[in-house]
Amino acid sequence: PHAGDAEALREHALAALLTARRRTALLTDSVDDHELTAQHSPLMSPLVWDLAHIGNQEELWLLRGVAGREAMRPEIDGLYDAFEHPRATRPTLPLLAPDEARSYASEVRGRALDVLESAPLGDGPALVRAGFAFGMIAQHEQQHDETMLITHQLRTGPAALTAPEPPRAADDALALPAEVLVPGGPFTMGTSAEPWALDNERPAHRRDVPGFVIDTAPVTCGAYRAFIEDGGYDEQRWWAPEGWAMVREHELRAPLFWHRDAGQWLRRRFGVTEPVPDDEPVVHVSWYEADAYARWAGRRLPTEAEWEKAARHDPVSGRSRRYPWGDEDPTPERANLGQRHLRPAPAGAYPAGRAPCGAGQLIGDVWEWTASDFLPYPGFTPFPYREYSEVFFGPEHKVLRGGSFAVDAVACRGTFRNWDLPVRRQIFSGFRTARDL
Ligand code: AVJ
Ligand code: FE
Repeated sequence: PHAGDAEALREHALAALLTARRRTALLTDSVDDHELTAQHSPLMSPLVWDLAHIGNQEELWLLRGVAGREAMRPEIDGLYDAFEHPRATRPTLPLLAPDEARSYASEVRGRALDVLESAPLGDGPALVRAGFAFGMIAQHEQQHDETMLITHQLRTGPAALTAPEPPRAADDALALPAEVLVPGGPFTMGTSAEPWALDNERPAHRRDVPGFVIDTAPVTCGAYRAFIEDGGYDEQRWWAPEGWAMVREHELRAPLFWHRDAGQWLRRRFGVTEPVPDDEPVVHVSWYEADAYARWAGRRLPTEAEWEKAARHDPVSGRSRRYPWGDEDPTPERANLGQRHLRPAPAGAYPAGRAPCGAGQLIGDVWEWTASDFLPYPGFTPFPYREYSEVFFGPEHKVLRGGSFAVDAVACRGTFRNWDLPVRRQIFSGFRTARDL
C-alpha cells in the first residue's frame, strides 16, 4: 500500500497507529484503577502493565532505535521487559500507576507522531525500512490489545465491554459441503513482498504440498459437544500423552469458560453467562483438545503449509494471494477482525471472504491451531531483534493461523504466524480438521 510513496506511508501508518490507540484506550478506560492494577489471572499481566509496555516498546523501537532520541525514562525499561519478568510476577513490580502509565504512553505517542510527520523517510528500501518500524509498532500494540481482551475475558464481575452481534451465516451455509479438496502441488508459502510482514513470515519460498481435504469452516461448538458427549475427555486413546496428563491433572471436561447446568452447556463470555451456541466456531481450546477431537473424528489437524495453501493458493494464476479472497485489505464484509464483535460469527458466515478452494472464515473469527511446530522458514533472518521470533522457535510452540475476532487486520494476513504452548486455552483459539486424500 505504500511502496515508494512517503506520503501514502505517512497516512497509512498514522491511521494504523490511531486505530490501535483508540482500542487500547477502550480496553484500559472501561475498568477502574483497581481493576487496571489487579491480576485477573496468573496467566496474564495487569492491564496497566500492557499499557506502559506498549509505550515502552514504542519508545525503544521507534524513538530510540529509529529516531535516535534520548531515553525518556530509562529506569523503567527493565519493568516492561517481557523477558525479565514472567507474567505471574508483574503485579509485584513497582509499575507506573494508571495515570502515569497513560501519560507516559501518550507522551511517547506524541513524539512518535512528530517523527512520522517530520522525519525524512527517504525512498526505495530506506522508505520500506522506515515504514516497517511504524508497522511493527502498530502491530505490537494491536497484539497487546488482543492480550488485554483475553484479560477482560478472564476477569470476573459484570460486563465492561459490549459490541454488536456478528453477521449470521450466509444463506447457502446449510448447503455448503463439510470439507473441500486442495489438489497436490507446489505453492508459494510466506512472503518477501508484504511491507509489514514480520521476520517469521519471510522469505517467500516454494513448498510442495500433497493433495488433502480440509474443513469448510472451523469446528463448531455443536460438533465439539458431540465429542464431549461421546466421552471424549474420558478416553485416553484420543489424546497425545501430555494432553491426557493435562486432562487428568486439571480434570478437564470441556473448553475453558464452559460449564454444565441442569443438563445444558453454558459459557461465560465477557461477563455474561449464555447457552453455548451450536453453530459458532469453538473457542478457548488447547492444542491438545484440538488434536484429540481430530483423532476422535478420524481426522487430523492441518499442517501449517496446508493451512496456508488452502488460504492463499490461487489455482488459476498459480500465485499466492495476500488473503483468501484476493489481495485487497480485509473489510467488515470479508472477515470478523478487530474486536468489532466480541465473539466468532457462526460457521458459514462471510461468503465474501471464502478462498478459491471454497473454505471460509480462514481469516478472523478464531485462531486456528495447526499440527506444526513453530520453526523458521529456509532463509530466515531475525529482525529487528532475536527476541521477536527466533527465541521461540522449536517443538514447544505450536503455530496458530488466521487471526481471531480479537485481533486487528494490521496484525493478520494470509502469511501471519502466531504461536503458543499446546496447553494454552485462554487465547481465542479454535481449529479446523483435515485428512489425507
Ligand atoms: C506473537 C502473540 C505470541 O504476545 O507473546 C507481543 C506477540 N511479542 N509482544 C506475544 C508479542 C512481543 C506475541 N505473540
Ligand atoms: Fe510486547
